[in-house]
Amino acid sequence: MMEDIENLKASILGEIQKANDLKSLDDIRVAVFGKKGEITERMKMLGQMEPEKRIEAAKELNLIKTSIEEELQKRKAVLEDEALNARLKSEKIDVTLPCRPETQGRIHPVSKIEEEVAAIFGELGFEVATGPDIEDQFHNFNALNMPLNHPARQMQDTFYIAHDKDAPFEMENAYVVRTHTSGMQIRTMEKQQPPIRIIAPGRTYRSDMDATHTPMFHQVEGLVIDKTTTLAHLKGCLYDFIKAFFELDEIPVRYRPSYFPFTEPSAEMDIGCLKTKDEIKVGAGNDWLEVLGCGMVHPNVLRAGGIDPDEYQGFAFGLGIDRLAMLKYGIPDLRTFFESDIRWMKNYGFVPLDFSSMTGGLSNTGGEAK
Ligand code: 2NL
Repeated sequence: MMEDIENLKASILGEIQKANDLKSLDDIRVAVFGKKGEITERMKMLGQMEPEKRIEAAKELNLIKTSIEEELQKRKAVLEDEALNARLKSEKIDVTLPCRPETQGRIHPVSKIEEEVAAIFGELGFEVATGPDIEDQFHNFNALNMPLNHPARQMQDTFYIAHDKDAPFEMENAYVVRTHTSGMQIRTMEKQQPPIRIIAPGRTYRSDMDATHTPMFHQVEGLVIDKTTTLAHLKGCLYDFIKAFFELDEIPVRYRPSYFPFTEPSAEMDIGCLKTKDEIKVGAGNDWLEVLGCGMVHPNVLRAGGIDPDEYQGFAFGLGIDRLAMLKYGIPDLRTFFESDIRWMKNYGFVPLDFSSMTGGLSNTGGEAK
């Protein structure tokens, strides 16, 4: 019996050493300790032995059992290590490779333009100010030199929202969905003394709907205030912006006098272009295209924002993002912007990993980006 069991132990340990993978190691475990396993069978036989012999045999069998278990454990650890190393070798990832923009989603052209505008003005020292779509009338109108009976207040086709949904509607206390992002500029003036250099991008709303107007649209407004900010700064800043935006070294520019309640003087900026039957080419040609409105901030607006107009002055501007997106990326119909059509997004959208920056490229940073 003793002899026999020593031989068994030697042969099992030999088998364990020869096992090359976890599966064959487990087969050995089952052949030894399973229901009909070699050690299990011998354990069962103990019951038929005479008591004196049984004690000895049981002791011996348990020692062998323990050493086989230890050996199985050790071999398992070695094989697991080998398996892991083999996987690590075959699944090696080169983390220095660039990401592959293979994602399903796309960035909407409006978001892309917002990103581009922020990248350009960011380089010029502007900060981005964002805030609520729902405004009170002070920030949307009064502070912008548009008192209650100002004609522009009727002109803007404003959506009004009840101040208290359970009380009768009161025009004076109603909120509005902002008709422009100017409210954010007022909020910035209220909490920060000059120098101020901000842009305020975001959604804006007016009750209007046709081929060139949607009730929700997007704007970026800009505001610069300091002690000696002049119209010359406005012109230089906006010229630098428009060249960067259209990624051209030169663009013909002209300013036409205009009117906005919140600026004096006010102007509209046109850029030179060539209009053909089905295309507008920016940067050259005999036609003009209006791209933005601008002017020197009205003293009443500075005062409403808590800034002394005898000490400070500045310029502001506003531009429509949706129209710029149509122009820059050749998208013909504004209404298609907000239909959430996945095919439209595949065609006009941008790869999420292509960030806009002045150094890395504004609208074309990677091989596959549009
Ligand atoms: C346009 C014209 C403009 C502004 C927006 C502004 C804001 C403050 C003070 C003064 Cl807080 N002005 N904004 C100024 C001039 C023009 O937008 O046609 N936008 C699409």
